[in-house]
Amino acid sequence: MQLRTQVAIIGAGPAGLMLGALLARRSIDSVILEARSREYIEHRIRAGVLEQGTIDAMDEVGAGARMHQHGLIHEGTILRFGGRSHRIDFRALTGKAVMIYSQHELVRDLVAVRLAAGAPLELEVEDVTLAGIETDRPSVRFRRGGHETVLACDFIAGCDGFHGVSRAAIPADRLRVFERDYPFGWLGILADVAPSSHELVYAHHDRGFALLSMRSPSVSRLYLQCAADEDLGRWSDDRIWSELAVRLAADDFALATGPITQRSVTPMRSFVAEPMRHGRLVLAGDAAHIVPPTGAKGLNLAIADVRLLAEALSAFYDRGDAALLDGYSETCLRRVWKVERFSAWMTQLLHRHDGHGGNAGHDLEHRLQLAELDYVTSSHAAATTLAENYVGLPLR
Ligand code: FAS
Ligand code: PHB
Repeated sequence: MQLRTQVAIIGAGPAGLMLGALLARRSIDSVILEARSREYIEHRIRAGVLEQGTIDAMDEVGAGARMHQHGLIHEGTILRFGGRSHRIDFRALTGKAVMIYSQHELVRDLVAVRLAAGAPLELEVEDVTLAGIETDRPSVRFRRGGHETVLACDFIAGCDGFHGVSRAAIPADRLRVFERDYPFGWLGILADVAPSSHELVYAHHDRGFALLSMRSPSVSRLYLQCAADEDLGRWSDDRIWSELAVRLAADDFALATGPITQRSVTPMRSFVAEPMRHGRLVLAGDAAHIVPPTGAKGLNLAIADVRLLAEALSAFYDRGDAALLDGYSETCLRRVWKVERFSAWMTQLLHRHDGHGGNAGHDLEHRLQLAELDYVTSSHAAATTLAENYVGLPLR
């Protein structure tokens, strides 16, 4: 079967779905191709912190109602080390805040907008291949339900995540990759228990990092640093809760426990592929870059990419002006690298780094971390730097 559209979007994660919605607002047609089922993408537990730019984009495309109803506004966060808590006051330092709202709920809201508009969302597609990206007549070939379709288009938006096919369509000699795999990961849980803090707690501890986050007043989201190849089978519920309690311990703090409903180990990497455009293929989100989740940036960076891409495509179709498209990669990468820097810095600051000479309590790396934490929580300038990166840098 032959189909035609203006923009073929590969991937129905936050990047692909938001791009489709932003393009629809500008009367630009798109077809979204997604490998997984609707059930799968609407229940995949991932990020939880939205910057104001992401909130604004959700409102712009008419997907913000549930987000405003259920999202939790957070005006600060807590850094915990040496058993003491130190609040970073986003509102006082930057005038801004963040919202806690689960990524899978955001995906659900964007799918609803897509389907309500009757816009094409091809789910459970297979064998997606790209062709003609160096011409002005690119196409995407895919199979669905045993039938093969060729989707002719003007542009292909590779929004298919780190393990997608889009990035690989760029000739290797035209792509430059920068990456670091961290020697640790996060063991994450969802639990049916009210969060034990009304704001997120980032804890630095001799035994390793821990994070207390949440999804609602009755659902907690918590993480603890573990080996990159950690065996989840070695972690009973009791062991998870007792380790979290040790790492999050502080005066006047008690960690409430409850049934663990979901658990996973997330590897951690910093990754950037340059450029984010090759011919008529443009990359956005995790297809182009990955940040360690310590800075809560992955989802927000993906949304920032597609906000810029929607503007660029709109200029091209409305006025024949290709300047924003030609500058897309450079504009995105300026922000991407600043967010990579912040995410790597938060990760370096808060995690235990073995291999620097034995006992973490006494090696140089550990003492430098404690000095940096002391500086960040006692200097207005240093706290402002953390806060302005955490709430979100300007779009360009
Ligand atoms: P996504 O990976 O979300 O979406 C890509 C989509 O493309 C997927 O639906 C996939 O099924 C589809 N796809 C892939 N290949 C395809 C193909 N060949 N054909 C068609 N479709 C294809 N970020 C945070 O800020 N905080 C967190 O706590 C956090 N936790 C995470 C935990 C995990 C396990 C992972 C993997 C990521 C986490 N992230 C976190 C980062 C995450 O939120 C991403 O930044 C965000 O999902 C990026 O969105 P997309 O770029 O849309 O990519
Ligand atoms: C989450 O709630 O999933 C979350 C929050 C903050 C982070 C990372 C993940 O830095």
